[in-house]
Amino acid sequence: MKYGLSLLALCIAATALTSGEYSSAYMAVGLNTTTHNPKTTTHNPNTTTPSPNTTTHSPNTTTSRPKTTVTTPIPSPTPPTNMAVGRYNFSKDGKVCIMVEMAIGIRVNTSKVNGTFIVQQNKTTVSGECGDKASTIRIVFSEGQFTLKFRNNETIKKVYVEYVDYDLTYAFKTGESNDYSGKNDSLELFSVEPGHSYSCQAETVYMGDGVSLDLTHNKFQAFDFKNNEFGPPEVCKADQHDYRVAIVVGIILIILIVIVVIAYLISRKRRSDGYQSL
Ligand SMILES: *[C@@H]1O[C@H](CO)[C@@H](O)[C@H](O)[C@H]1NC(C)=O
Ligand SMILES: *[C@@H]1O[C@H](CO)[C@@H](O)[C@H](O)[C@H]1NC(C)=O
Ligand SMILES: *[C@@H]1O[C@H](CO)[C@@H](O)[C@H](O)[C@H]1NC(C)=O
Ligand SMILES: *[C@@H]1O[C@H](CO)[C@@H](O)[C@H](O)[C@H]1NC(C)=O
Ligand SMILES: *[C@@H]1O[C@H](CO)[C@@H](O)[C@H](O)[C@H]1NC(C)=O
Ligand SMILES: *[C@@H]1O[C@H](CO)[C@@H](O)[C@H](O)[C@H]1NC(C)=O
Ligand SMILES: *[C@@H]1O[C@H](CO)[C@@H](O)[C@H](O)[C@H]1NC(C)=O
Ligand SMILES: *[C@@H]1O[C@H](CO)[C@@H](O)[C@H](O)[C@H]1NC(C)=O
Ligand SMILES: *[C@@H]1O[C@H](CO)[C@@H](O)[C@H](O)[C@H]1NC(C)=O
Ligand SMILES: CC(=O)N[C@H]1CO[C@H](CO)[C@@H](O)[C@@H]1O
Repeated sequence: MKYGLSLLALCIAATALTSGEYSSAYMAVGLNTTTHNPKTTTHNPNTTTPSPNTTTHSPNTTTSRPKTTVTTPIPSPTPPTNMAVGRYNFSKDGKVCIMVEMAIGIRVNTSKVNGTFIVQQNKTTVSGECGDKASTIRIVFSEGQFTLKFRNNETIKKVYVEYVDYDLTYAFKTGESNDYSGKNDSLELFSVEPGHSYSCQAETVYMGDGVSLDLTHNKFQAFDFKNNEFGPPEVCKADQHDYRVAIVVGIILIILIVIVVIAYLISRKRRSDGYQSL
């Protein structure tokens, strides 16, 4: 019974320490945001593609031409690339109205395909619209496009993304090109005060049909730019969370250590009292 209290305290301390380790590991992941390298598992080009061997017979002319075999290019995945942050902005009359920094991955996870298409900035063109209440940026690449529409909601004094859509035509496996498209509207994503920028390490927007948009290393803003630069950043909840977890874990650990020390001192005192009484 004498040791009961100290044993209990030690047990609590041990579990606290292990959970501390766990959460610090979690924090390390959260802070570093090792963007899961979307290695698009390119299966061996083994899929027996219906080879288009339609040998066009040349008309029977006197000059017997060699048989020309018409081959259409087989769609195949591009070599895997890493998530790279792109910078996209849209301006009107020299005034920028949307500025976006992010790595964009279109992740497809269906029974037929698992893979991520990564948008490479240097293969894109940007278009859009600048307005007072709504502005749109459209990032176009040869395989498709990605659109974000920002709303300047004066009622609630917030700027947010209210609409997202994408189109993609891509062969995640050789010879199996597919069309994907989707939109998600009536959203209130990435909400900030007007004039502020939004910043987040990683966001995922589900687009339906097993397709998600992985938006990482985000920083963006629409409306109310000063000198065509980002305003004060508002960090997303997911990134703030880590701080709070660290503080709470720290406080709990300190309390537990104090309890353990007190318990130890009490048990020592009791023990020495016991010896004296003998
Ligand atoms: C494709 O792979 C399957 C299983 O790995 C194998 O059975 C088949 O023979 C392969 N086909 C070709 C054309 O290599
Ligand atoms: C296409 O070519 C394959 C082998 O190259 C042959 O086995 C098949 O009969 C051909 N199909 C037609 C329609 O010519
Ligand atoms: C073209 O030549 C092939 C054999 O080379 C023959 O079978 C066919 O009847 C010819 N067609 C015409 C329109 O002459
Ligand atoms: C974005 O805007 C900044 C500042 O206006 C400009 O320096 C930069 O070249 C622009 N980038 C693109 C990709 O338009
Ligand atoms: C695919 O989606 C399932 C749930 O539908 C999930 O468990 C799995 O982890 C996803 N796979 C990838 C590669 O994202
Ligand atoms: C993709 O992942 C999901 C869940 O992880 C799995 O059910 C599905 O079979 C996978 N598809 C392919 C083509 O690997
Ligand atoms: C595009 O950027 C990637 C890296 O982000 C680079 O490897 C590639 O060479 C660039 N391509 C062109 C055409 O600039
Ligand atoms: C502004 O936000 C309010 C509350 O979320 C919403 O009811 C209203 O429709 C929004 N206005 C616009 C123009 O989206
Ligand atoms: C739109 O996005 C929200 C939030 O990410 C998600 O809960 C919802 O399922 C999405 N809608 C569709 C149609 O994918
Ligand atoms: C442990 C780990 O993955 N560390 C990485 C954290 O992120 C930086 C750059 O973002 C990398 O250089 C480290 O390797």
